[in-house]
This record gives sequence, structure tokens and C-alpha cells, in this order.
Amino acid sequence: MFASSINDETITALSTAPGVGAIAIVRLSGPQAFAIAQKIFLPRTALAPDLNLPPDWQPKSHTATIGFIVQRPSGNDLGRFIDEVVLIPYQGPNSYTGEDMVEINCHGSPIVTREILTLALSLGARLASAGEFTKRGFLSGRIDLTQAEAVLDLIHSKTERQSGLALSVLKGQLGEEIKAVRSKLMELLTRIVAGIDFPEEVGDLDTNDIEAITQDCRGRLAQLAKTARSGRYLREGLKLAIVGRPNAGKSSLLNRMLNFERAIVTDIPGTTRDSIEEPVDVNGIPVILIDTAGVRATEDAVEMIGIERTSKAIEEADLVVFMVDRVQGVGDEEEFIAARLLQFERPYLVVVNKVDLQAQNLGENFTELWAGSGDTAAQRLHDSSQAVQAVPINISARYGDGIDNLKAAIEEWALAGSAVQELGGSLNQRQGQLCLKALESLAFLQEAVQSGMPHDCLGTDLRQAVDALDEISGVAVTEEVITEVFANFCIGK
Ligand SMILES: Nc1nc2c(ncn2[C@@H]2O[C@H](COP(=O)(O)OP(=O)(O)OP(=O)(O)O)[C@@H](O)[C@H]2O)c(=O)[nH]1
Ligand SMILES: [Mg+2]
Repeated sequence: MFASSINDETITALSTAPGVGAIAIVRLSGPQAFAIAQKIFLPRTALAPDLNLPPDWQPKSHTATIGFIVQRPSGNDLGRFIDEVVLIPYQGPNSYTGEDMVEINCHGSPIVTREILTLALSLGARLASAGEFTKRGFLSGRIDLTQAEAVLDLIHSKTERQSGLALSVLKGQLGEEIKAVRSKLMELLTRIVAGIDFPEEVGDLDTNDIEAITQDCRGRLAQLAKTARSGRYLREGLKLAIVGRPNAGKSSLLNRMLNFERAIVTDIPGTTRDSIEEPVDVNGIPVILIDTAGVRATEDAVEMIGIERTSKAIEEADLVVFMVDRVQGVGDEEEFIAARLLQFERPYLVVVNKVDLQAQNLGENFTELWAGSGDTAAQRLHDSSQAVQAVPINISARYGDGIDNLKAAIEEWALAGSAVQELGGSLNQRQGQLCLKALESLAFLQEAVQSGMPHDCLGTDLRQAVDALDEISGVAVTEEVITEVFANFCIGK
């Protein structure tokens, strides 16, 4: 498709992280990769028994050979030795890029890698741009666009769960599901078109058949679309703000979840003055935890600014942990927080802290009791659908009770209802939007069928749905989209 414009060039880059290391890998890919390797590589066997003749070395695909990188001035001169390396040629199409490729495993010195790169460049290669090796793999048809994007996710994953999901997308499972839905729609389109072109022979398709297939595809795409939300949290992480009255134990919870004493904890109300943000892995989900200043009526100028920041943290959070102090119970402070949660329409979890202490009886029904107090923000919040779960989670931030329940609730909310595991990954934002586009077209299609429109009107909606799916997997995608996808890669991948 676009391959012809770039594939006549041979590219090279350092594929391992820059800097000093035991080993580094320099890659070459393209039509001249083997020819360049032949010019710069001298197998060790060639050195025995006399150190004279550069041999006529033939690259053997998928076979590692030990030898030297040499800069040969001319003729039979052995040239200048640059490094001892292990070289592996991969003959296309059985390579990462689908082209002839060479991997040079050299010593991890920036001087050595620079010299090898310079040598390859002097022999006609050019430096690869970011993600160009993977891009070539995509353009050669070896992987689809969802797999190429998974390579990027895998490189940047921060938790085991993220890397596991990226790997299953890379294995192609998610792409297979999209392909399966696409082929069902394509079959329907072909049958409809055949019915239009050859009305005598084929005739109109049964409306029930069209509806059944559309319904099935809509269901499967809806499942895929659902993974986009959790995919965003798994990929980019989610912001979780801990809010509550002073002394409720917010900073204690932050420290407990981080497993170190990050925030200052004292029994003086108003200890935390400014929001503190820390990243933490919650059951494989990268979470940015935000500890906030306790909310109360105050004259203190610094504390007032802190409380304003708490409001801001609520506004910007994906999920809010609304912490209630079991000893102090609920009052104006909680009413203030309820009002902010309503204002910013944030989902929240109620956490009752200090269960190790015997005090106010804030049991399972506490939200009912608290909310049942007339026209209050608490009541309105209770009546809204913002609560992630009806029952509060009892914890002890100081001693660790209930923390696992809290983590499980956060995980459940982040992955809500999406079959990420079963589908072998999650759609990213680009793919998710296209999936919604396909769903929209299918909704139009179903409406048209139900309102008895003639079948020749259905083709356009079906086509649009198929086009959107093709754009997800990269079968039909603009150069612009490709450039954007690969721009996020690093050089050498
Ligand atoms: N017994 C008991 N005490 C706790 C618990 N969690 C916190 N505390 C104590 O409550 C006091 C306040 O804790 P912090 O974590 O500083 O409370 P905070 O909500 O961050 O308070 P501000 O920063 O003032 O808003 C400290 O003395 C903690 O040791 C708990 O689960 N059980
Ligand atoms: Mg605090």
C-alpha cells in the first residue's frame, strides 16, 4: 500500500536503551541489510589459521555467528576492528519487519554503537525514524495496527497486568474478534448487494436474518467498546482522590496504600495543607493517589487554599474515596463534600475509617441514616447514581484492616463489566472511537430494517460499519493515522 515508497531504503538504529550496558543491539532492515552486514562483518572462523583473507561470508537466516565488526579500507586489508559481536540475519518475510533484517549484538558502549551505526550509514543505510521497524512490520502485513499499537503499550506498561494485556493484543486475539465481526458484516453486505443486482436469482434476504446478524454483531462490538474505558485506566492510570474531614485518616490511608510514610500523620486536625499525589499499583491498575487537605470551616488562610485544592482534586478525580471518621461521625464537613461530589458528578466510594475503635455506630446502614435527613446534599447524593457501591467499606488505615476490600472495589470499578480478559485485551482511545462509530452505523441499519426500508438502503450503513472496523485493524487507514500511531514510538523499535 505505502510500502513501495519506503522499502527501497535500508534503515538502522540502536534498538536497546542508550547509555552504557553489558550488551547493545544495532538493527538493520531493508534490501541492503545483508549486503551491508557482509561488508562490515568478519566471522571469527575466518581469522584462523592465518589472519589474512577477508572471507566470502554468506549470511544464514536465523543463525547467530560470532565475529567482528571491521571497517575495511579496501581489498584484502583486514581493516580496523571495532568490536567483537554476535550477528543474526533474518531473511524476509520471516523477520520483525517482514524485510531482510540484521541484528548486531555488540558490547554496550556508546562509542562502539556509534561507530557501528556510522559504518552502516556510510554504506548507504539511513537512521530509522521512531517506530519505523514496527511500522515496516505493519506495512508488510506481518502484524495489524492493533498489534503495532500493542507493541507500544507493552514497552510503556507500568504494571504486570498492563504488560499481560498488551501481550495478548500482540498475539492477535483482539484483532481476530474484530476480523470475525467484520467478516459477518461483509457476508451480509454481499448477500444484500447480490439481492439487489440479481433480484430474480437471489431475491431479498429475510429481514429476520438481517436483524439477527446485526444484533449479534452489535452485541460483540458493544463488548469490545466497553473495554475502551477500562483500557484507558489500565494504560494511562486513574486519578483517585481521598477526601474527608480533618483527622479522618486520609494521609494514613495514602501511606498504607504506598507502604511507606509519604505523608505526615498527626492527631492534629488540619495536618495536610496541600494535595499530595503519588503513583501506586492497585491490583495491576496504575493509580495516582491524591491525599487532600481535610475539609472544615476555617479562618486559616493557608488551610482555606488547601480546601479549595480539595475541591479541585474532587473535580479532576476519576474516582473519589469519601472517607468518614467512625469516631467523629458525619456532619457539616461531609455535607460540604457531598455537595462537591454532586457539583462535579464524580463517582465515589464511601470508606468508614478507624474500625479498630469502638465509637459511633456507623454500620452498613449508615448511608441510609445519614442521607435520610431531609433536603440535604447527602440525601441528593444518595439518590444519585454516583455511588460505586451501596455499602460503605470499613477499614482501619492505621492497622490495615479492609484495605484489600477497598483495592478490590477500585479494581472492580475500573474494569466494570468489561470482558478485557476474555477478549484478549482492550481497545485504545483511537480504536474505541471507531468501534462506537461502527456501532452507530449498525444502530441506523437496524432502525432502517425495522421501519421496513428497502434493502438497497442498507448498504451504506453496512459499508460504514465495515470501514470503521477496517480502520481499527489498519486494513484501510490513512497515512496520517499511521504517522500519528508510530510517532509515539521510540527510535529503534
Ligand atoms: N485508631 C486509628 N487511628 C487512626 C486510623 N487512621 C488514622 N488514625 C489516626 O488519626 C489521626 C489523623 O490521621 P491522618 O492520617 O493524619 O488524618 P488526615 O485525614 O490526613 O487528617 P488531615 O490531614 O488533618 O486532614 C492520626 O493520629 C492517625 O494515627 C485508624 O484506622 N485507626
Ligand atoms: Mg492528612
